[in-house]
Amino acid sequence: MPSNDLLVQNWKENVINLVQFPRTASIPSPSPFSLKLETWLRFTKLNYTNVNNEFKHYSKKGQVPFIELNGRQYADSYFIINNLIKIFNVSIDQNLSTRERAESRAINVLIEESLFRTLIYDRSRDFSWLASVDKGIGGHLTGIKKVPILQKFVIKQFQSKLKKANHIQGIGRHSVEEVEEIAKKDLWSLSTLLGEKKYFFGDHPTSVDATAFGHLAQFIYTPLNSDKVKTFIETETPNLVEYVKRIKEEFWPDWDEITRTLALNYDPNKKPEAVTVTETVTVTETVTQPAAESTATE
Ligand SMILES: N[C@@H](CCC(=O)N[C@@H](CS)C(=O)NCC(=O)O)C(=O)O
Repeated sequence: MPSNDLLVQNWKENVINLVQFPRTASIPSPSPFSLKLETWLRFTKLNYTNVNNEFKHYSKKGQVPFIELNGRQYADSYFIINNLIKIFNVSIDQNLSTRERAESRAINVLIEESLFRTLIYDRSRDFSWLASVDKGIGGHLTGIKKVPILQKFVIKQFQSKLKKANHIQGIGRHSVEEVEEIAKKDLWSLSTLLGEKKYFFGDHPTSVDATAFGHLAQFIYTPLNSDKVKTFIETETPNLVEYVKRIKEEFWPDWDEITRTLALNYDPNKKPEAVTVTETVTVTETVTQPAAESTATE
């Protein structure tokens, strides 16, 4: 249903407006689901442009990423992808057999319902890198006092809300060691399922590779409190590290420029656009409801 309630009022036909958090200095998005969706759009070469949510614009479901397309909002990466496949007749998963589709679903759930939780658990322990200039969104902020204020109050509040969400979901009741054990088992499973293959289902990326990249890149390129998990990935699952590097090189050739300039829509021929993180306080109000973090269901 077309809506007047759109963030982008002057939309162009068939251009996907992808609304997501501002860039960080270590990864194009600290949200695994936004990185998944943007990677998927790059796999499929659909025409999209990024829109800054400024930590205050969320979907009708209360989350990012969401898209606006031809006057309509679509929320949740799972439903967005399914809708885009239908709307643009995207063939990315077309060659998967029935069994592969079932495996793809199982891998997706392993990542989004288990591995993702271990990441959120880790970030609930200490997420201060998000405010920093060298790794996080600090470079967007103006004024020397903004980064310490963000770190001291907003991030702390953010962590405590994540803790609450983790407690309700259940993972928050486990010890650090127990959650590390879960993360390692998930990573080992993914590594075993990937094996020597280029992508999970052969030589071409399918949708599940976007999910895997969006999440695994967080473990590889952003700071983790758990050194044990970082070391495990590097030493025990080197095929996952190579896989992520390969996707990064092929589909994110602008990664270094994006993380250096923090440009949402990086264009080598243009000066980076100004990106603002204005209402820092809204970070606590909007990013942190203890609602289910992942709501996709079949
Ligand atoms: N199932 C959703 C999950 C999206 C999600 O968890 N987004 C997080 C950022 S990574 C968010 O917006 N959290 C804010 C909130 O839930 O209040 C999807 O696939 O898009």
